[in-house]
Formats: sequence, C-alpha cells, structure tokens
Amino acid sequence: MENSCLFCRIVSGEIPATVVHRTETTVAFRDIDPKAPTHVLVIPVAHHADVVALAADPSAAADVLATAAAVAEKEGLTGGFRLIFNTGRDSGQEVFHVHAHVLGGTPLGPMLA
Ligand code: D5M
Repeated sequence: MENSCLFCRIVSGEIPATVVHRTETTVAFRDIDPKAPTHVLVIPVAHHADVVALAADPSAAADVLATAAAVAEKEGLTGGFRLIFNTGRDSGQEVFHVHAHVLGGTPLGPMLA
C-alpha cells in the first residue's frame, strides 16, 4: 500500500469506485472515463508500478489475467474484448499502479486506427 497511489487508495476503500469483481489479490472496477460500453480496470492489490514490475511477480500477474477473464465473462463479452496495459511515457500511462484495461461490448475496430 502506497499512500500517494490513487489505485492503492481504491483497494483500501479510501477512494470510492464501482467494483465489479474482487479476489484476495485483485480488484476490478469501472473506468471513470469509459472508452467502450464495458471499460473495467483490473489491478493487483499489491502495488506494482507497471506491467514490467508485475512480470517480476508471476503469481500476481496470473491473478490479474484470471480476473480479467472473469470480468469478461461476468460482463457478457461473448464477442471478445481487448486487454491493454499502457506502460510508460510513450503509451500515455497516467496511473503508475499497473492496471489492465478490459474493453468490450461493441466491435472495437483496428487498434491503431
Ligand atoms: O489509464 C488510467 C485510467 O484510470 C484512465 O482510463 C482513467 C482511469 N481513472 C483515473 N482515476 C480513476 C478513478 N478514480 N476511478 C476509476 N478510474 C479512474 P492509463 O492506462 O494510466 O492511461
């Protein structure tokens, strides 16, 4: 838990969020500025800045992927979905607590259009 981290504060409940799924090691909540009909962020409870740091914690990485899959099922994304980890400056990452964006609920089109 890092007091200055927005997503750590969502994990602790200090900052409200619309939580759609929670496990012992992960939390999934709706993005505040949705870019698709379903736009959910999946985070590990443990603070890791980005997906490179998450890769050094294979158990947390696997849990994030499993929660993303559970969210897609719960949200009824039977047509598929997109999973994005923005990583570092060039990606536009804004929050430095790793999060997977789960996007779906409509055809998303080519990614880099
Ligand atoms: O994405 C960071 C994402 O985090 C961005 O899509 C907005 C979202 N965000 C920021 N604050 C909140 C709160 N309080 N609740 C829910 N969602 C939030 P990035 O990949 O870092 O660019």
